[in-house]
Amino acid sequence: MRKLTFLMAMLTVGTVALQAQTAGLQIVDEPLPNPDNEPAPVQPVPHPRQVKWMQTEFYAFYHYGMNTFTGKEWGNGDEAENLYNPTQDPNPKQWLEAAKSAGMKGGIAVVKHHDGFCLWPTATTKHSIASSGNAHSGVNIPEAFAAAAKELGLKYGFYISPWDRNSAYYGDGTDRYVTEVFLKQCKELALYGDDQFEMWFDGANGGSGYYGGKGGSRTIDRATYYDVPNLRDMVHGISPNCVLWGVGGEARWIGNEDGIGGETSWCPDNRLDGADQPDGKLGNENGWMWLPGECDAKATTSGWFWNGSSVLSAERLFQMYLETVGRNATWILNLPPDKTGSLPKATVTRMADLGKLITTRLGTNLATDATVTASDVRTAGAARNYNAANIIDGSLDTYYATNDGVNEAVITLTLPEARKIHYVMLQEHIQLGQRVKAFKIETSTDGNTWTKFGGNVPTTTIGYKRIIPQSGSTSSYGNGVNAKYVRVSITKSKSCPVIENIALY
Ligand code: FUL
Repeated sequence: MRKLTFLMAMLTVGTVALQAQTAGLQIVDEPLPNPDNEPAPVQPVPHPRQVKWMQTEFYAFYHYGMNTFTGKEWGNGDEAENLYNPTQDPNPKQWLEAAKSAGMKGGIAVVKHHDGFCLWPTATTKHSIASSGNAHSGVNIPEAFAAAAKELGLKYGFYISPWDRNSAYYGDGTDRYVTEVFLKQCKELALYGDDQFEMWFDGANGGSGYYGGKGGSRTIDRATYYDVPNLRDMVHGISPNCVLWGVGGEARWIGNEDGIGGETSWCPDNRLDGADQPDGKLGNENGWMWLPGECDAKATTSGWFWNGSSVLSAERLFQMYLETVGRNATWILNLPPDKTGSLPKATVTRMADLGKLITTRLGTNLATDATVTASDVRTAGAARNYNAANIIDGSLDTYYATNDGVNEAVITLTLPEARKIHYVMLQEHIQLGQRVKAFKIETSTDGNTWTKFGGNVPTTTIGYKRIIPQSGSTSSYGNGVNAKYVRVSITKSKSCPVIENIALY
């Protein structure tokens, strides 16, 4: 660490030393105190709200609104408000209960899609549930959703489309849409809870629409139009742990809507304002900012809004889990409520089945009673040690690390007896940056003969979480492998590796 110190002394510029008459500046190498001998972070590092967000891992998406009743995917913005006509009171608690049964930790409700119809009584437009006038149209969705999430102990947030095909002001050459409609709507939503975890801003921006009856096509410059600095400050001022997705960029789109994360996946990336990331799956090893990936995917065979299409099998969804959460990304899975304002029974049952599958296959860590050794163990500090055993304590706080300058490590887990292993789960302590560039996993029954684990899966990055299936296949559970010894070798790392957890399933 370097510290700038003003001295009444010499000012050195290149090789020329100048005698300072009054004051001079000297750079002195002076280490900052580090009583715990913690490894220096590798930049960029996540903001604490991004760490919390990554720990959310798996959460639901609920596309519900005007389109549920018109049968469209993208409403034009000219839909009469009374077309929003649920046959019963919409029931966000039922939506979230289904998510919870699948093992999800939260959900995001779409409360304004591109058609501009708001599912809360906003002060910014008449195009909202306040104008629908039907028997069951009055339920304030963000309010009910936030209340249900709190009751169920789940995280929550909202999707608000920046593109508004209803508003006369959208893209009209002034800033009226942003200042009088969009930012105010975001503020109204932020005020539905100061503990929101994510606000979702879709990438679809501009094109044809109703636009207050004027019609035609409107375009905007999405890098500047939405006044992102003020949007971000306003949302964080009210809800400090709310990650802004899309516009405001604190997390990136993975580049597909099919639940497929990158096998090599860096959280660092180079954000391009106003554009989707060119390298959504991959991120960028040398990216300047922490911009982790989120995978959005549908639980049904087609459409984001309810259209009667069937729910994917629990096996197919489990595969998505491995290909998203298991690849250093979060997974937002869409469950569309139908015209009753609730999730169809088939969705509810499927979510419970998925939850059971995840618990059966990834619920019991077989390594908690292992003996763990490592090739090099970082010297302990006053209040922290870096012992190899820290990787099996399940804690997201303790971690294993090597000494500075040692960028390789071999970690060996010895089980009391041979056990059938199907998956190895690894986590880096990402608060110190994403570091590992290559690793390999091997198993053995006798400690002498070692077998490669993971088939042909590229074992490059780890990040917040990586799950490696024994055969490399994400689509078949397979036979697993019998092992008493599991050896994880970190073969390339940007700096000393910092491993938070390793679990065997
Ligand atoms: C897309 C939107 O255009 C879709 O309608 C949907 O909301 C999806 C999650 O994002 O870009």
